[in-house]
Amino acid sequence: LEKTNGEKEKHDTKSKHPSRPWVDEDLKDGTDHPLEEEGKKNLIPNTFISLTTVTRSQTFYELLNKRRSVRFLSDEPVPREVIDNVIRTAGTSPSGAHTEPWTFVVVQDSSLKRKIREIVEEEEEINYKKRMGDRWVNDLKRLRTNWIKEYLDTAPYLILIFKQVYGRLPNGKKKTHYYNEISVSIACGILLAALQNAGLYTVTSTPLNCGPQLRVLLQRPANEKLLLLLPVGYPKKDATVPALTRKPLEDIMVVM
Ligand code: IYR
Repeated sequence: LEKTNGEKEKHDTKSKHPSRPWVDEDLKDGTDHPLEEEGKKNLIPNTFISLTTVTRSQTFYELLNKRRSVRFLSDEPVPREVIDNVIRTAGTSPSGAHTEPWTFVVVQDSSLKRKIREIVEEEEEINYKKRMGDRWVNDLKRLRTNWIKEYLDTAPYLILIFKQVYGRLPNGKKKTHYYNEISVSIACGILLAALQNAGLYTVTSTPLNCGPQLRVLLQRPANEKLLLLLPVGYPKKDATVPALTRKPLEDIMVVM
């Protein structure tokens, strides 16, 4: 990397800078820096897609505005290829230092889905009755949710998204995954958009207190933490959704 005046940027990782506000205090791990020359070789020209910007933005908004969280999913099969494509799409997400700190576990096996349902329902019952508290349970009333999660059995696929809180370098040392939670959350947003584009439905479920049990069940390593569980499929014929509206643009955007 070069400074605009042509002077080479110094990469002195050892010296302590008095103030580096862009570095989180929790990012103490050493990382591998590519050599300067190697870094330059990695810069390739981008091929930007030409867009008919206004119409495409409008069409995309209209498509995503039809997205709803659906809790009643049918067992109608979904081609695996679609799942591969939506996860490929999620994998295009930006990530801190391009560390790609995500693992998407796709469960199609019925007995595994049943075990996941058992774990989630057991914990969710405690969540609703004890952990969440009256105010939280009350705030959810209009969504008509409870701890019974039928979709965990009926959906043809469950996608469990894990954030890798760190990675491994070839020498076995820990590799810092900068902003891993934000990176994986962005990837999840892209995944939701890809599912909507493919005509599939899901509900963003965050089963409280189930992470470690599900991680062990799915044989994922300890550096992976469950962030989101998405059942994926088509809605049941009689599926209903809560009557919700979205905030208008004036309420969510401030232009200065
Ligand atoms: N995880 C529980 C509770 C729940 C929490 C929120 I915040 C929601 O928007 C919906 C449900 C469940 O899945 O039922």
